[in-house]
Amino acid sequence: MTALADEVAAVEADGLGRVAAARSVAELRLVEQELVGGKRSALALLNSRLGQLDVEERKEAGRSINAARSRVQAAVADRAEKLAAGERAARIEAERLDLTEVIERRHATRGHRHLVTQARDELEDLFVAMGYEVAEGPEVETDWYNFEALNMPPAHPARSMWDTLYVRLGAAESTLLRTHTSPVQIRVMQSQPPPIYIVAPGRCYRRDTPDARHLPVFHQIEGLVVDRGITFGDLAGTIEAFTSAYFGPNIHSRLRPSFFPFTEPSAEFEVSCIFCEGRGCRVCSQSGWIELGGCGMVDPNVFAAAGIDPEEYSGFAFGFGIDRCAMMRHDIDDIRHFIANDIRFLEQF
Ligand code: FA5
Repeated sequence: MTALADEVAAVEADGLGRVAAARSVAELRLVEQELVGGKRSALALLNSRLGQLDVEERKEAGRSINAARSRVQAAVADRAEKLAAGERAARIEAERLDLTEVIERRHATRGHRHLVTQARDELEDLFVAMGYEVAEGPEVETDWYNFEALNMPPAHPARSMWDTLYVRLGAAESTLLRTHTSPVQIRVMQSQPPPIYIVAPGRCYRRDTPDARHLPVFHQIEGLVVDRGITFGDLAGTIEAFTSAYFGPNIHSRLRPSFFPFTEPSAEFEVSCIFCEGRGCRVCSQSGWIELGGCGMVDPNVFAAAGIDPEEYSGFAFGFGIDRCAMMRHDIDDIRHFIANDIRFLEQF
């Protein structure tokens, strides 16, 4: 046995002891680096001295260095596996959540529904009390339901009333995020025969720039009544009943002649601006009135698209902004507060 071989045996014995004693994967990697990790490691330095030996000795010493390296590497791999498993188990234990734990908090607060959700629920309840049912439809719609069936064939100029967000699905511009809840009118008429008395609340999307009264994602509640002998008087009476039930006696409403392709005649529904009491301010764009929605008598072409006989039935429809209703009722002067996630604002309602 050469002196070099003795040194190899000593380095290996010491190394195996340090590998066994390493307490973490990180510490083990340092030991590995020092023993077998590169040109400056203990075994590499011994290897570099082989040139000083004669041929036979060199062969023997070379073999013992290689064997020592293999045993050290095997020991490192084995120890690394054990240490990693232990560390993983410790981490899982440390991250464990006790979901049954009771945390004592002196001022524990309770969360509640967002104001817009509260408004939606209240509006639903109000119409359910008047005999309506609640319907819903998809937020990702086809062009046919959002426009065509509502009396707006392709390239109809009225389509530009709604700045539309399209979805990359199917043929170009065939699928979109609904710009209003009116497509639910068609879906309901297709799925049930008259008499129909429904409201359909839900999220709508438009490429609108956010300002005090607009958000690109907002909420509407649609109403649809189809029955024999329904008149514009029924529509006006329903709007009046809804206004006084939801806003109370201080807010006045009015209908103004307007245009929607799916209703004829059509009207815009406005309430007096509570911020300036009709004098004109930033929120109402100096008009004294805030537009809440549109309404009108269902156009015969819409009945035809949905398969209902306009000779036998008539009906009215309306669509209001739920966010705007909540603003008016609670004196909120900027619709953007609803999505700012400021707990001080949200807590008030
Ligand atoms: C419509 O969307 C029609 N579908 C309403 C309708 C239904 C008419 C049934 C006739 C029959 P309009 O684009 O005006 O109409 O929107 C109706 C209401 O939605 C607005 O008055 C407003 O209250 C609300 N609204 C519209 N855009 C926004 C927006 N970007 N942010 C917040 N609210 C909005």
